[in-house]
Amino acid sequence: MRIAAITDIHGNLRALQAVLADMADRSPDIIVNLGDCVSGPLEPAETGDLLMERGFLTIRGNHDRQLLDRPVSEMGPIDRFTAAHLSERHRTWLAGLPPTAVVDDILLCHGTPSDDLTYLLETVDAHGIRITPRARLDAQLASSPQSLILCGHSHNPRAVAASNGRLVVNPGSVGLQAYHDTVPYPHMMEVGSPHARYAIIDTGPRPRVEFMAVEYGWASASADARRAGHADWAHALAGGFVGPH
Ligand SMILES: [Mn+2]
Repeated sequence: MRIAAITDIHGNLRALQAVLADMADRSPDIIVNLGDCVSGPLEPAETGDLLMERGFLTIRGNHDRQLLDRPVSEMGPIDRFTAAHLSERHRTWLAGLPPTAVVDDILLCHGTPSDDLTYLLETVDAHGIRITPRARLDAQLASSPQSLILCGHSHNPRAVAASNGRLVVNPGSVGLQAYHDTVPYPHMMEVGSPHARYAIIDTGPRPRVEFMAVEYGWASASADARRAGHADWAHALAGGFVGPH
């Protein structure tokens, strides 16, 4: 089976359209979406409309959940912007997304299989970010016997081996290539280029993973974010770094 995996679109319609056009030539058997669909200062509603129309197998990310499970007054500025632009049809769609899904021998999750707020392949401590040590990864996958695990949330494209021949793949983010976060410790995630990311995975006895980096109109997306008052997003969209580069 040939799977196209997308995740962390974050309401970046231009990046999503470019990724879908790029993968059309590669004729995947299935397209899966690992969550954080609409939250961002660009085109949340239009992104939701396109995803609802295409009907990909989609799981819920933490931002998809947080748009529904808290009052607007308790949201961060990005989710607040997003909530103001969504319609009831988007909320109904988001509310129906499962936290995880299994297709054949493949597990889909946003963060870890049990927690959409914890990175699966990266571990953040007081010293910084490192690849999750094998013992910790295996512990997080103790209830996940699938041979292929697809995750998102960290926006970093990566393929990491777990025990028992299992492979964990994060396709990287479609729509946001850098951000700063404070939990569990202050850290920066930076991909280092503005390209929209996704992955194609051929399953089988010898799985093959292709990581894609696709050009799209990131200059206009960045300009829109700046006009909306989100300089952090403007930098991230234009360069793939947290600050100006
Ligand atoms: Mn997330």
